[in-house]
Amino acid sequence: MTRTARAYTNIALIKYWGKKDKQLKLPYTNSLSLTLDRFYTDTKATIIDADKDIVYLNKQLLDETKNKRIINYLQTIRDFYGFSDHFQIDSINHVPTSAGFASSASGFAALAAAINETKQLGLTRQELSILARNGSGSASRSIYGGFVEWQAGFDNASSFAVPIDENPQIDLSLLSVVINKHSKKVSSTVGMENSVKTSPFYPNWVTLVSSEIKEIKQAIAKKDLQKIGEISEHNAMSMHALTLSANPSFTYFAPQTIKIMQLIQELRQKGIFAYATIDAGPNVKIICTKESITKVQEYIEQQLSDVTCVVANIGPGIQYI
Ligand code: 2P0
Repeated sequence: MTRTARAYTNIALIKYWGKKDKQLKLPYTNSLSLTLDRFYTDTKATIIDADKDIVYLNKQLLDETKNKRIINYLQTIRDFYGFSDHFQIDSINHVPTSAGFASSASGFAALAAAINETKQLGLTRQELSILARNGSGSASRSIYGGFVEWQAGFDNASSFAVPIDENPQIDLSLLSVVINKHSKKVSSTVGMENSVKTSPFYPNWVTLVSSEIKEIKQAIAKKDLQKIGEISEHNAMSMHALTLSANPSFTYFAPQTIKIMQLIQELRQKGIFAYATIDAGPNVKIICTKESITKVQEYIEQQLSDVTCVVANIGPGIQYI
């Protein structure tokens, strides 16, 4: 019986922003994330007697415009491991867009694990991380639970994620504040490329990440949540400074994004624990304690009407069910 692979999404505390190799998705810097428990993708791969792959997402057959990235990825896997089988992919995404997380991390991690299972490739988690990275950079980190570091490396074999602490005993909860009305965003791929090519601050970003990775790992080891929050917020703002300083300039922030950041500062002035991180979109993820999260949510919902709040906790790595 072929098992279904389950992968959870992750949120980067030290961001991946820029590729030195587009094809292999080799990043310029290491990045560090937290795997979350609420949002995941379940994927099953079945070998079919056909010369094309077919992909069902949430029980809907994807047409050729929508399945292209997945089909190309399956071809990459065939080329890697030298087999010619085609697959039916059945994937259920429990990462609702209304939760404000990207599904590519859990999606490609689950797909890599599903092929590993069906083809009995016997991959180690390191090899699985390499394979997932070839689908989407952030997917390399969703192989592990808890705090995870993706080591940039210099070629396909040396760029993979490693666990920092898979089951951290730390009082951390994450509030995702989803802005309900916003305009179409620039994809991460294009956003990264423009930042690398045109932001005069890109070399500083590479230097900054290398020191912030060291600092946050020390803070994780000491379970110093305040330091984790401070470093994460600073790193996220520095990533967004790359988009603002690109030429032409662009931003993922919406007016509500800035408003939420102001509310977070007000909360801190009141002594309530809250630090922001923001990905390639307008939504704000707030690092809270189990005690502060209700107060943070109430305060934000009182001040802003058109937002949805979703709570997540620390989650596990790849599972087979
Ligand atoms: C991250 N992001 O570290 C950063 C922070 C968004 C902002 O990884 O081109 O979908 O597939 O490798 O992984 C989103 O980019 O990009 C992302 P590809 P991916 O989580």
